[in-house]
Amino acid sequence: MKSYAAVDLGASSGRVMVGRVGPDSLELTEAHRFPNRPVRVPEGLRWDVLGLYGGVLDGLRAAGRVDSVGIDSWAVDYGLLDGDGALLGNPVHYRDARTEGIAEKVWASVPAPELYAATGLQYAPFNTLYQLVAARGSSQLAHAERLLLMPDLLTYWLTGEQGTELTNASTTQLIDPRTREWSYDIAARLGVDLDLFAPLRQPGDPAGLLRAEVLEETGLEGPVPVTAVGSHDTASAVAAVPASGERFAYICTGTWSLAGLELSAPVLTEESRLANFTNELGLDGTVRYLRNIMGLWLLQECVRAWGDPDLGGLLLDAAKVPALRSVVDAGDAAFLAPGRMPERIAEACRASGQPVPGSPGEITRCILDSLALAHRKAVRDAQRLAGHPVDVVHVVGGGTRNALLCQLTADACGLPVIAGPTEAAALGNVLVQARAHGLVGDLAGMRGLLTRTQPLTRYEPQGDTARWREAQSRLAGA
Ligand code: LFR
Repeated sequence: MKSYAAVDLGASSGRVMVGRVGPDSLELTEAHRFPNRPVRVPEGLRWDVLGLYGGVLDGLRAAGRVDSVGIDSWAVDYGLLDGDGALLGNPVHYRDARTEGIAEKVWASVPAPELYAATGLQYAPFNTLYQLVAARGSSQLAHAERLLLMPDLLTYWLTGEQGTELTNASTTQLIDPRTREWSYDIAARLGVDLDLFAPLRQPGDPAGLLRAEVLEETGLEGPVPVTAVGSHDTASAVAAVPASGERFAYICTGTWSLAGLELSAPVLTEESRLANFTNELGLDGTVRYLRNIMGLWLLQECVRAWGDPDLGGLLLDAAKVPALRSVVDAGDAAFLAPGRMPERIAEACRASGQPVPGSPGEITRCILDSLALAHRKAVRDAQRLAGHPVDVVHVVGGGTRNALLCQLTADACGLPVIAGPTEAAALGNVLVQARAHGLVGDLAGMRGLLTRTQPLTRYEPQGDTARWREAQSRLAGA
């Protein structure tokens, strides 16, 4: 048996999990969980990265003896370092407003269809490329000598070594998904200095040893290696989808719903761009062909606005509300920014001529129906655009705890849903470390181990899928 610490940072909380892996066993326990609270300062919305690093150190102390450490987090965001390797300011949150209107500026130099054909990335205002163009002329960027994506920054603080892990690099919009290398032409035309980035690292590559000060602070005994994993949390989560064969779709649920397919090559057609599908890079030459859907963020923001009522009670109330009374387009970037979520959802229902949900139970139902509808659309569109049919939908991540959402997703897709594991990102993180140390085989071997060891729940589709088609027709253009 070997033990691996998986640091998994999400938009609302971070955790350090310990995975114990044997030839036919895989157990995951939580060593430490800590909140991730973005902070609004006069310049905008920022990540409290020192607080997160403190949480990582606390977690490693709680984890105890481990054979290696791996870090994954949300994508696209970064810290800038000066020539001495010191962090220049708090990393900007991807929900910060600084990228508003930036894409149009970029497209004036590289037209959107050309940018998509070269990078395969869906339009999202927060792609690192747009963030860097928004930061142009800022004194921080002018003084920066190095850019490290969030998991790479924390890895640097733990080990002193710098790198840019590929799966996360693929969310910058500066990587060519065909060559899996930097897109020098796009960077040059948009004035992005690729020398800011440290050399690319592959999942499984060694990323240094915990520094002496880190060992001292965590009470760990060295040497403890840090291993690059699929450092984009979605890459780790997809690696932990307990699928067999190729005919499956996945939905990684949490703050976001990331719904799509695992492919062996990117889909770079104009039709795919217009449908806003992204081609992010995964393990072993795979492509994560998916669409970002707003996800449980919609509910989290409502719950915050309602003063944090009990979630179980809300879901029970939601289950009593008639299905599909009103739906919103859960893929709409209009829901990206924080604040006033119940009102914004009500306004969207009013604008599309549907009944306006009022009570928390009604709004929760509207959100869950809307998410299931967006899952249906993404799974159907992806199959059509990639010419890749599926028989089953795997739901992983935090949303697996929400039985109503899983059942509605099965009903909407008209396909069985297999829900689990919940801590998919942490498990994918652990398994890539285990593989780097020779404990498990290829992606299929990792998935086989998950299927044999993790509790999974199956939901069969129920009801008439025509109801979902009708609901979709209410969302013109969505
Ligand atoms: C999920 C995720 C998504 C990415 C979004 C922003 O946690 O990593 O894959 O699009 O966060 O970084």
